[in-house]
Amino acid sequence: LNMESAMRRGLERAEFALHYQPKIDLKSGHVVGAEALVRWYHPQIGLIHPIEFIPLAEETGLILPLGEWVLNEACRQQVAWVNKGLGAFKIAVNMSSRQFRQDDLAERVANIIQRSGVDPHAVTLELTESMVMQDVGSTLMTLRSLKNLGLSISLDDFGTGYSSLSYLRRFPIDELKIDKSFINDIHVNPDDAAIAGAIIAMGLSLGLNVVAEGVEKNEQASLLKEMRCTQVQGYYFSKPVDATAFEGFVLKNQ
Ligand code: G
Ligand code: G
Ligand code: NA
Ligand code: MN
Repeated sequence: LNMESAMRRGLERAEFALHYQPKIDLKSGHVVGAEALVRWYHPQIGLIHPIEFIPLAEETGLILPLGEWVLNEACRQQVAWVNKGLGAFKIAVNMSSRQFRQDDLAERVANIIQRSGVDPHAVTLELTESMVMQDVGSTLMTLRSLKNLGLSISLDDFGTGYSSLSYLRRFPIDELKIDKSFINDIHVNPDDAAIAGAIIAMGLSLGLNVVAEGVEKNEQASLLKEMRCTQVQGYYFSKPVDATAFEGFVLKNQ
């Protein structure tokens, strides 16, 4: 089986779907965001997770049409939720390096935003820390053009790359997502707690929204609340689920 041609066919045959994982405000307990995570329902193989196809999609360039489909579908879903009276939360979409480095990225994103009719202020792009730290000059220009569209920018997997702290100040970003490797043992390992606490304090003092990902236990959530972390995301609250299940979660937590 050739995965590349299978993926190409999958795009044509609408075999991809988005799951959504809630981002929850620690103070109110309300759902304030939905991270879209792509899934592939292969007719023979069944559910395929992104770790199995995103790397190949990046290598082959298929991440470009796939990424456009993901952004479009996420925006469409956000509009549908707003129309149902459910949309008081932002939709977050992951972007890979190859997408981020397209010369005409802002134009492409602007087109998708416009066609879907989504409020750009309700859309967050999640970029990994290591991605934005390559070629910071070009990063700065791209981030500015995306911010001009009204989008929010989140630095994903924060703490695992090599951020120059001066760029954190210079980049027009809105959010830090503390990588789950720091959250796993936060309730038992004082070093991890110290690192998470320092990231939260730094993020807050820069006026950023700080999200902890990979929260699986109540103890982790309480500690993060004490540390004034703004949002949490993880299996303790909800796994990534399909749009219908996500709606149910939102209604239950209003
Ligand atoms: O749920 P999880 O298995 O969804 O996701 C695994 C990895 O795949 C994560 O690193 C996530 O950021 C990445 N990923 C999920 N959906 C997308 C997507 O739509 N685009 C990109 N570029 N990465 C994605
Ligand atoms: O790289 P990125 O942060 O975008 O990917 C998020 C990945 O983490 C997805 O695969 C998602 O399914 C997974 N994830 C989300 N919440 C949890 C959690 O609480 N525990 C673990 N182990 N993984 C999680
Ligand atoms: Na992400
Ligand atoms: Mn992450």
